[in-house]
Amino acid sequence: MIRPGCIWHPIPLRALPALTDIRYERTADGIAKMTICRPSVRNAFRPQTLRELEHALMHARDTPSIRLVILTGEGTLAFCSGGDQSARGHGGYVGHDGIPRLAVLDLHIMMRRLPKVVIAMVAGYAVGGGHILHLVCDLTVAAENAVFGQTGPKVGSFDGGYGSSYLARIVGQKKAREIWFLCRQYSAEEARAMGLVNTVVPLEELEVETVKWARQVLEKSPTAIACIKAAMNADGDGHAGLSQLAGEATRMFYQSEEGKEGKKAFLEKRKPQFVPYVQETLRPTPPTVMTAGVVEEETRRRAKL
Ligand code: S0N
Repeated sequence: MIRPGCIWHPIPLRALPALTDIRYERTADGIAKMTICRPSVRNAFRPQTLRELEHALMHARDTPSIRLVILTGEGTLAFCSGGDQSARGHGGYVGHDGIPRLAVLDLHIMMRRLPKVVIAMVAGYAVGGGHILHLVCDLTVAAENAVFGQTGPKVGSFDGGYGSSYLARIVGQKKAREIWFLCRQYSAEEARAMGLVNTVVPLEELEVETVKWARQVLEKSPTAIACIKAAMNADGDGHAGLSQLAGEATRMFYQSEEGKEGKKAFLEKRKPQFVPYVQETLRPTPPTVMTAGVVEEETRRRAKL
């Protein structure tokens, strides 16, 4: 049994009044929890599950009083077993609209773009696409019974996105290839040793410990957290990642008097007055070996030889 870490209150979603595949809850102090509730299939996701998670993530993004998200699976047997193989059709996973999609890839991007920390709380299996879901989270707290691994090459699928390149950045190329080519399963302790999870705790303490981690994050500056998450993602996300990081900078600039002067002047049909905002800029540290004095001294020393 997993001991509750705090009191959870259901969050209604206006866009999706009835949630069938996930539970969406929050604490009074700003932690949201999204639980995949399909334990009979080890919390495998189908298109409806992904749709509900997407709406919950949008809600978490747009709700200032939500500061952090915990992603988990119902029960103790599985965090998530990946794509629901019974929903797999020709060219993707098929939902109510009959259109085959690989929608989990969009969910990965939404999770990385959320300017708030996402913690995976893992009990039991995190395999296949479920393993990638925890991988994409910012932090992972695993129970001692957690099991990690990729299954794609066994069931005829693969994730060449974050599931490959980001995995390799975390565990190294050789280990990532082993994980994919051999489809082995790894214990929580093995995953921790590989840098795949942050901590391993007794199953009973999983939620208590995860909430403890979450509350330590909540004590920190939300802007610093959002910027550091964007900066770390920018390294792997190219222009899209830089755009996210720059978006955080723009948000702060909009809040400044200098930024507001530009808009005000435009609306008042006058020239903007930016002079009061001229400020110190970052200056590079002078490279010591290249200073004129050092070069001269080196030239003299060589001339003597
Ligand atoms: C999780 C495993 C290891 C659990 O084993 P255990 O405890 O022995 O239980 P089982 O008896 O095997 O399972 C219990 C019941 O649950 C059903 N079930 C389990 N997993 C799934 C699943 N993924 N889909 C559908 N049903 C599942 C079992 O069938 C069983 O049902 P009953 O009781 O009726 O017999 C073990 O179950 C296991 O290995 N599961 C399969 C893991 C797997 O291979 N997952 C799929 C991997 N592929 C993906 O995830 C695709 C990823 C993806 O979505 C994607 C990738 C790249 C680009 C796009 C996409 C995209 O789709 O968007």
